[in-house]
Amino acid sequence: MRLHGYFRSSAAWRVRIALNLKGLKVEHVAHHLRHGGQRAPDYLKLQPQGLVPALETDHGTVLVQSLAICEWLDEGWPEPSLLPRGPGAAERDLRARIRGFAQAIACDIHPVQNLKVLSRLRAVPLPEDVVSAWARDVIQEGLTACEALLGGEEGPFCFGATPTLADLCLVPQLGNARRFGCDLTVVPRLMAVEAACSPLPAFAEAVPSRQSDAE
Ligand SMILES: N[C@@H](CCC(=O)N[C@@H](CS)C(=O)NCC(=O)O)C(=O)O
Repeated sequence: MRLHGYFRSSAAWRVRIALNLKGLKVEHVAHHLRHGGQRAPDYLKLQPQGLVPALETDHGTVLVQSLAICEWLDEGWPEPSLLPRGPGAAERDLRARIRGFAQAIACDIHPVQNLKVLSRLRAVPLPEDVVSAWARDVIQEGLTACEALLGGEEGPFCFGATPTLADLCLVPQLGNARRFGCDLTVVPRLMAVEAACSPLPAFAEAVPSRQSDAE
């Protein structure tokens, strides 16, 4: 399999964690987002949105969207599971809560502070400090809501004793939060989740600084 990504992309980072948890080795193809690599004609043929990640599977399909890719991996390599299994009401509830938390990050925080959006704000033109403040506020507000979403949940991970799709989304988003100078002292539960995830090899090996295209 071949994963198209970029060391700093938090969406690709989610997939790297999932691959590591499943013990899967893939070829990594880096596209330099700041140099416009995601808009190269050859890449657009593969991923018409011009976004990373994309996963080329062994049977030649191209998968897009990090959450869809993580769930595809989870179906094909079920252990360790990224979502609780089983037909019972409790498992259904938990699956929906985990997906809800993951989507709060992937659909509502991340897209609004993404490079594409920030580039448009810069092109208005808005000064860099205004653009950065936009990103910081979006993340701060979103993570504060995420902290509340975990209010009644057992740790040490987002939803219990093992990492799930929720943790795969949270850890990279906290990386973005630091880049933009968010105040993380106000989200102690999220910090505790990160402290539980970080020592695990699957998470440690997925961090941007350990990728071959890291700068
Ligand atoms: N919803 C997509 C988001 C993908 C995405 O926004 N990727 C960013 C990097 S984290 C990207 O490729 N940005 C390029 C750009 O904004 O031009 C997913 O989860 O895969």
